Amino acid sequence: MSSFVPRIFSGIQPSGDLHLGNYLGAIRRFVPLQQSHDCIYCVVDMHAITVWQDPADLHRSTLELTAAYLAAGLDPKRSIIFNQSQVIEHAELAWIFNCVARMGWLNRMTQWKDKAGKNSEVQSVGLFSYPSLMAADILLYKATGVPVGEDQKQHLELTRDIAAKFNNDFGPRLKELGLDADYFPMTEPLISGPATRIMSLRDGTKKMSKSDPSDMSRIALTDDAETITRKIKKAKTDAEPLPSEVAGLKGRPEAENLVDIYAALADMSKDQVLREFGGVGFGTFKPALADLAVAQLAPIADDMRRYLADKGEIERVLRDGAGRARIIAAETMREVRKIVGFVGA
Ligand code: AQP
Repeated sequence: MSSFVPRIFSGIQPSGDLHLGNYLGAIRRFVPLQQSHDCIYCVVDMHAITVWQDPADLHRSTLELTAAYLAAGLDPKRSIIFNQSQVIEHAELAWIFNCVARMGWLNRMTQWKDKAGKNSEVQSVGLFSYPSLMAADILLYKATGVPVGEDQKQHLELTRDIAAKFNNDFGPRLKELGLDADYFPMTEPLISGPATRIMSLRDGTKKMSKSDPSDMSRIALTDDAETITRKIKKAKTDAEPLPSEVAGLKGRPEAENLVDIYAALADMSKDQVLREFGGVGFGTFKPALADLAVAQLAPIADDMRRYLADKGEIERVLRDGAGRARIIAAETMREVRKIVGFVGA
């Protein structure tokens, strides 16, 4: 029986325009968890600066992402909502985890390989050690579950490796201090349901991403109805009509992605979507998808604009959340400093 409070932590980087993948793969799934768990939702601004961010853009994106959290239904009274840099313990624990994690572990991360490509020599040290900071975000609050998209699964596995090595390396010390041998939990990734991996509208083999240079590759949460419709109309597809069964989507990544998006937005299974649209061409399916996307996203964009009209209120939400997060984080760090053996702890 675990002694940990069931607690959710998740975060998104304020590193550009939020897109449909962030919404369906993460934000929308955060909302119902508020009913059953202690939830902490973070705007991970320290992660964002692992690649260059213009300071004014970072500031704007932080407020916009917070507005998106609120517009999507996160309740700052029920959940802790804050930006990472206001709770400095994240950086402190990340440093300790940098000393626990091994170079080989970080070198194997596919996100590092994808982002650094052949130019790893010129990337920031922060980009390389990104997963240590992510482990610190999660374990500072001893979170037991992290709702994320499929792309983050490997980072969650690394978080468990760091937790296990810390618990093991400091096992005798934990005993000496009368602390649990499982000091950090083995956090579970919560990856389920449709749309855990939304793909680019221009290339069905690449994930939809904020950093894709093509604006046409993603639907931004703030896109207006006309832009959403245009992007879906221009989305890459093949010439075949939709199949009647999921098996028929094999080898058709762009078609599968659009069906996946429809299913997620309509709360249907892919089978149900294909029962309705099997045999239909994209000339009919795309307008239906565009109508659905506009109907679902327009109220969120409207609410985001409403929240952004009062930036002082957004800053107040983040300050209040940071104050509540700091109480939990400070308690963990008081123990961790003692466990490590720092004088003065
Ligand atoms: N395409 C996607 N499909 C489903 N889920 C996705 N997520 C991101 N892209 C997709 C989920 O969104 C959450 C926050 O991601 P992030 O902003 O912290 O980092 P990311 O995964 O690197 O997102 P981007 O958009 O691809 O940003 P850039 O281009 O800056 O790297 C995570 O839960 C992620 O799984």
